[in-house]
Amino acid sequence: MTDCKKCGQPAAIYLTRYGLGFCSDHFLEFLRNKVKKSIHKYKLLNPYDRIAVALSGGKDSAVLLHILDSIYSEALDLIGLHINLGIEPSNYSKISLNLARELCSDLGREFYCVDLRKEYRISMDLVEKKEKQLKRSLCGICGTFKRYLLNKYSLELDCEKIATGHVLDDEVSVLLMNMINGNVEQLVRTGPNLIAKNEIMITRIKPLYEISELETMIYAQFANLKIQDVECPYSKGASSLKYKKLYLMFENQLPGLGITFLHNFHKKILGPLQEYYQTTREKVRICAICGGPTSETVCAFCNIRKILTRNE
Ligand code: Q46
Ligand code: ZN
Ligand code: ZN
Repeated sequence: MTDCKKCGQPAAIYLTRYGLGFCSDHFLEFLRNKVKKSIHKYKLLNPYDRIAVALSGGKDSAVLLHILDSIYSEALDLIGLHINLGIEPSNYSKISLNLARELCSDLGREFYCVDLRKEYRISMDLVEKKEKQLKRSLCGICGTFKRYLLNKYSLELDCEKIATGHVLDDEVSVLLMNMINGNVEQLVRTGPNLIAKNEIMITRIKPLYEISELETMIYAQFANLKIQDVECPYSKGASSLKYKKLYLMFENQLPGLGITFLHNFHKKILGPLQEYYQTTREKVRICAICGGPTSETVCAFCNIRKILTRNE
């Protein structure tokens, strides 16, 4: 039996990639230190920042808030920001909302929820009903909703930045997807620190950028975090999940491939790509309907909403 590297007690987990065993407490400490290193390396936070943490009710965002709260108990003003997507099957949205709210209350942090149905008379259930008219995947539309609302409400809540729970597996699989499909515009918008270019956009940070999904799963278990265990009823067939499976196949064959790919992309490819792309890049415009950021006359959120509320 392996012992914990730190205290010599029997290890609760053995991390093959590092050749290290940890008891549960020292695994939590190990992961917090890893996140802290990424935060310093990518200059993600400043003391006393007011940070909105995008909380879905799932494990990655719960782990993110828990870790930030543990590392920076007094030094950060953290707010849980949840989007109620209006997904009734399996009680998905109701359970997610309760879990996100409960976590904030346990940690004594402010909580804010944006309800798509109440605020905008739309929901993911409605998107599912009108999927054919929208001509886009459910998860694609859901992503547009989340990006739009997180940007808008974190600014309204006077936050300096929004932190999201994207982990290494998400980043690598999205990079793979965009490279395979030649989506250069999306490729230049990746990275752990997406700095806002104007006052209608907020800086987006990803403190779990170098943490794997397996590590957040273990952290959630050892820290006894209550998390959503029901799968989203609209996730079936999502292409992001297929690319994640593809990445995990590579990772199983070549352990460490994901982090190497991410580091090399960030260090050697992203800079020149951004430099080249910025010369042809369109300026951010203001949506004629809502005043939010867009590259067209009307933003994607307002366009989708128009279709969903037609003939109401
Ligand atoms: S909530 Fe939305 Fe996810 Fe459900 S519809 Fe897809 S994107 S799977 S993280
Ligand atoms: Zn220990
Ligand atoms: Zn708009």
